[in-house]
Amino acid sequence: MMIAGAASVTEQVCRSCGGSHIDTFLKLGTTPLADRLPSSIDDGEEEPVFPLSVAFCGDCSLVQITETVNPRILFADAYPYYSSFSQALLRHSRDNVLDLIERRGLHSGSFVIELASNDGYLLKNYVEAGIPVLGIDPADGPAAVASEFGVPTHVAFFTRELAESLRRQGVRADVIHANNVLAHVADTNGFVAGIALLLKDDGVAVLEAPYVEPMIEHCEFDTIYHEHLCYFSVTALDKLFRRHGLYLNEVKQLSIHGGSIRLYVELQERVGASVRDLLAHERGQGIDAIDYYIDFSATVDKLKIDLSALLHRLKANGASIAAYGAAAKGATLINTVGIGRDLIDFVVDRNVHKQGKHMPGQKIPIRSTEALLEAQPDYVLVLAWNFLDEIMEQQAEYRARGGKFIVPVPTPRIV
Ligand code: DWN
Ligand code: ZN
Repeated sequence: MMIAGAASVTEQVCRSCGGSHIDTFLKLGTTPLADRLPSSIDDGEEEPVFPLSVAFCGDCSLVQITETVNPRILFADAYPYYSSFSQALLRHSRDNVLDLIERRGLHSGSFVIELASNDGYLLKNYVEAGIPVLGIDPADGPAAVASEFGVPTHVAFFTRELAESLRRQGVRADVIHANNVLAHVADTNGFVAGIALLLKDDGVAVLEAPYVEPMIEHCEFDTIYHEHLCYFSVTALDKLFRRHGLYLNEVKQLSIHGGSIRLYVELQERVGASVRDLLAHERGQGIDAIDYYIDFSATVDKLKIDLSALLHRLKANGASIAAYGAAAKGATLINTVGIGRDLIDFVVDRNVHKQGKHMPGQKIPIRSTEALLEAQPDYVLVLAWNFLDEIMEQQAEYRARGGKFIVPVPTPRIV
């Protein structure tokens, strides 16, 4: 666990169960922080780099990285991730909210909390429906945007202590959302204990997280970076929640972010077939044992070699190449494969907070998406491949003019 003030610590035991049977199965070397975007190519400031290795816990099955970077460094003032730049994500979140309002009969007397509420992309749907909400998020840039949407936001990291303090003030929720945040938290147990404290007796916590199975099966190794401390299976989650008197009662598989799971967690135990089936599936696949993960490193190495060879071949044939999406996962991809300014001229991104900055490590400039039609590169490497459909649709004109996309995972291909 984090030592206050240290830039990072190397974990010796499992972040969930505290067990010491931790086997490292993938080493990605040292990489810069995926969401720390340098302002210029040569600002004289050395970028901090940290080891990036992934391990399996033989005691509780949790897949996790072994280095914990201080959250104050990871999610510093200029944290550039704003959820609202993807239409697909906005639709996905709205559908989730409308479904919960109906299923749980939520109304103006209900109360909804979101942990890591970012720019209010999800809670604004409750506000529209007249249901009171509270967002909690440590990044003040996105939180300021949330306030513009009418989403009251408490700017702080969510911890057990914050939950205790809110509970003392009488705060309890009918629904607690926590999307793509559990994996980001250094004190995994404190975060889950905090959820248990803030749920009403009949409340539900609805969490989303990338699912470890598609990450392994589709070689989505680029989703590994220092912000993502854990890569969850249902097996590992079930144990984590039970430790805090919570029950994973329902689970849904989702396509978002390359394959995610949505978890419905309650204080009462009523485990449904969806959970029993996935637990059985994971046992059948061996997801709860180290052997399942052993070949991953070789698969990742092959992808890295194939992608590098493809880009070098295209470049040698005189092609120009840009990239789409200054995504955090893009930082892992370009830094572990070694894709620099010799191969990629620029990266485009709709997020205005990223434009004008540079990709971590390789310092490739980030421009607005209009740059694609202005420069009309021959190829565009899709770093945000999880939004491929949305991007292809939006870039119909670039493609009509002969532009082609390179999709890096599960195996590099041109579309
Ligand atoms: O867990 C996390 C996930 C959920 O989001 C965070 N730690 C950080 C972030 O990871 P990411 O940066 O890899 O996420 P995205 O959402 O896959 O990044 C997509 C990037 O592409 C964003 O910078 C937005 C951009 N984008 C765009 O320019 N045009 C996205 C779409 C859909 C588009 O049409
Ligand atoms: Zn463990």
